[in-house]
Amino acid sequence: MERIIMHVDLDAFYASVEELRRPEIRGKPVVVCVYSGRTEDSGAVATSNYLARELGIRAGMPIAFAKRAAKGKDVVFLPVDMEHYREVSERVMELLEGHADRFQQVSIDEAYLDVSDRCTESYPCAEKIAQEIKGEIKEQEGITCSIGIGPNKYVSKMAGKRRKPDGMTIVRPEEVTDFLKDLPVGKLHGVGGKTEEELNSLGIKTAADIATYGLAILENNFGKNKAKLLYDKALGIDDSPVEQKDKQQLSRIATLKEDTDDADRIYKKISELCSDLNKKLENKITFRTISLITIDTHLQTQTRSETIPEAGDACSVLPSYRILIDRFLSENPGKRLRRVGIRVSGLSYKNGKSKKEQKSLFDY
Ligand code: TTP
Ligand code: CA
Repeated sequence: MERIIMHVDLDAFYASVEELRRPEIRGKPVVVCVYSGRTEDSGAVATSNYLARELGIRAGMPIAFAKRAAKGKDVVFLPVDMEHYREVSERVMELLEGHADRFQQVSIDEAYLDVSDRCTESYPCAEKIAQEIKGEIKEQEGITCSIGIGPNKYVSKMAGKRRKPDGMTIVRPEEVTDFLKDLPVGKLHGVGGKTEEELNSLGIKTAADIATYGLAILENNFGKNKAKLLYDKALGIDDSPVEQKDKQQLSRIATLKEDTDDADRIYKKISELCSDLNKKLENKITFRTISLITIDTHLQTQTRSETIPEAGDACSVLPSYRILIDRFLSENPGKRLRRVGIRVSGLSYKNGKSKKEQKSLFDY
């Protein structure tokens, strides 16, 4: 059976999330930075929204360069808030997983979904799922994503890159070679700058050139393994499976009824979150570290963690959460919280079975 694979990638992820929670910056160029703290402007750009990209500001650029490009313009610079992005990411990934037969998260904002079983060779079916996913992410999180659909992971990734932001590109098996042929070799996912130079020096500029050159001649220049890799990339061949992996951590976050610095109210919310998390743990997953996540009224996130003896019941560690809450409040007098969350990590899956295997055993 031919597979159908989907690649989902959130658009300008950190910047989109910041725009969403700070209405006052919408419509402006936004640059999200990792400040190293050495001097005021030392560090690098983590990402920029599409308006800032029009000014030439991109991920990886030193902040000082970005500031120069932004000079005289109303550009917003913000520090990264990883805890918050992780929270959004986890919710999106959960949503995506529900639409897949097999699911593989590959970064904070990217995942592959194998929909072969539920769509049995029907691209219209996959397209419908992709539209649903776009709608659900927009409705639930207020952000957009770009989706590529194809017969394997590599082609779906390449397809997703074709239209961004908020794009969708479908490449059916019979369209793969045409889709790839005119692309410069440097644009093929996984071909680095050095390989691009080597290929160019041989007169190989596009995917079609690689295919024409042929495997035998490529082997002379690149060795057997790399030649095959390049050849497959030019023709869109990729047999690698969508690999379901166990999660490393689980969390739950919620908004408090009103902003507060009252330990009892915070504790009450935390105990609700523990009960909710237990539904996910199902007595099948144990953890060794707990974390309290706090988001204050200025949207500043803090995390406090504690290593504990192995536990499987999120509510059994409530006394430890109480200590973390009291510690947070005494160290941050006057700070009121808007949202609170819990995270468990250092996870072990009972019987050493992966989550997917457990699911299928349970189904039997
Ligand atoms: P990307 O998916 O590469 O970029 P993006 O989501 O910001 O933009 P695009 O619309 O092109 O997909 O990366 C996801 C997040 O990872 C990004 O929002 C910030 C972070 N990141 C870094 O911190 N440093 C980097 O160098 C890159 C490339 C990304
Ligand atoms: Ca992205």
